[in-house]
This record gives sequence, structure tokens and C-alpha cells, in this order.
Amino acid sequence: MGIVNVTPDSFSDGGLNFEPRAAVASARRMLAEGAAIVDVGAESTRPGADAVKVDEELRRVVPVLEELRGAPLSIDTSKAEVARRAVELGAELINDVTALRGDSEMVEVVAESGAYLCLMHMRGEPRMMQNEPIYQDVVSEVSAFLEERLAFATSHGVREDRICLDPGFGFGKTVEHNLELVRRLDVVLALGRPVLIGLSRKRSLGRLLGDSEATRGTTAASMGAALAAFDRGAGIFRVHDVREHVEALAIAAAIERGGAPEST
Ligand code: HH2
Repeated sequence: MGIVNVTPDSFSDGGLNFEPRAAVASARRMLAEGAAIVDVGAESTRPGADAVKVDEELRRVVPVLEELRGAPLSIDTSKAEVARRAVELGAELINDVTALRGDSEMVEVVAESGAYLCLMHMRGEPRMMQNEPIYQDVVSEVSAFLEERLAFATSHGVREDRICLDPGFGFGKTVEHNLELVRRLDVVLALGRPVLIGLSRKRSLGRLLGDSEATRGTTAASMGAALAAFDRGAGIFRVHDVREHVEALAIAAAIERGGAPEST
């Protein structure tokens, strides 16, 4: 899954894809590099980011989706109105970082459209989430949350086979929490749904490499994290650097299978 943030303020590609033409070109490049889907978002969720109003989010995202019609797209939004419009324009997956808690109409939009859904764990909300998050056991708390959200979605008519789960790296978690979640990914996988991993360029990676003030991680660090998650069963990788991840994961998959990499 390639990432295109149509935002001025995203933590790693903010401003780069704010112009619709640039966003469209990035999405096309990612698809050509082997992305199975491109996740288009218009509201930054980085720690401390300001909320974006629905009109502004639509203004940013609609021209990009219109231009990309027919391509495999995901919409990164927690607003039902944005998700509805995106699905009308062909988005196949709704990536809701609030796991259907941000907008009471979202679950209906997903159920009625038949779109795929990503349910992500977040502690708190983006403006405050990194203020000393505390867990007794981060892995069991995250998986209990995802299990409850999965039950909520299916009880409201979303087909279970449309849903993937995401531990939400960096969303109300310390570096140690993120590491523990990758290390014990089997607990989330035991919920029986594919797991999506969003570690790409996250600041935990820069901090692990010794920069205590890092606001992002490198491509190489991101790939290391993705491969460790792949080894533990993650199936979908939300990344900024598509070509590098496709190549690294193709080799890891070939080793796993004992054959040549599948052509993409
Ligand atoms: N991370 C970000 C945004 N959306 N969605 C899922 N499912 N999982 C994630 O880990 C995730 C996500 C934050 O990264 P990014 O989109 O690069 O930055 P920003 O939120 O600042 O636009």
C-alpha cells in the first residue's frame, strides 16, 4: 500500500503531494513500482496535527480521486462524508484510523458500499496521543480493542472478510510499545484477519537509531521494520517508499516459499 498524503503538514511527505497533480503523479508512480493499492489521505494524523474540516478534506481529495478513477485506491479518512464520496469515485478500501469511532455514520457507509475496511488501534486522539501513553500489556490491550471493533463492524453489517486490522504504530505508543507489538504480532493475527502494518518512516525508527529528537525514520529503517513484521505474518504494508519495499518483501517472500520472487 503506497501512501499519498494530500496535505501540507504530514510528518514525512507533507507538502510534497499537496498539489493534486503531484499527488496523482506520485500515486501512478507507486502503482507502477508495484503497489497493490494507494492510500490517499488529506488530513495529517501526526502527533500534534490540527484537525481538518470536512469541506477542506473533500476539496483536497476529490480532484485526486477523480483523476485516478479506475486505479486501486484506499481513502484514509475518519469522516463518513469523505469516505462516501471516495467510494463513489471508486475507492475500494476505507482506512479509518479511529476504527469507526470518529463518525457515527461511518459504519453505515462501509456496510452499504461493501468497501474493504481497515480498523486501526489508537490511544487518545492525534493532538494528545503521545503524552506518556501507559499500558499494562500493550499487546493484549491493542488486540482486545481490535477484537471489539471487529465485532462492532460485523454486527453493523460489514462483512468480516472485508476487514483488516492494524496495531496503529505510533498512535499513542512509545518506541518500546511499538517494538513489543511487532515482536508479538501473532496475538493480533490470532483474531483471524489480515494485519496491516504502518511503520514506514515513523519516528520510533529514527529514535531507535539513536536520535532522541527524530521526527521520522529512514527508508532503510522502515524496510527493516517491514521485514520483521513480514516474518511474523503481516500481510499489508503501508509505505512511502514503494519500490524498495516491494523488492525487499519479494525476496523475503521468495525465501519463505523456497522459489523465485513472484513477478509483480
Ligand atoms: N499512519 C498514518 C496515517 N494513517 N493508517 C493506518 N491504517 N496505519 C497507520 O500506521 C497510519 C495510517 C500516519 O502516517 P502518514 O500518513 O505518513 O502521515 P500523516 O498522518 O502525518 O499524514
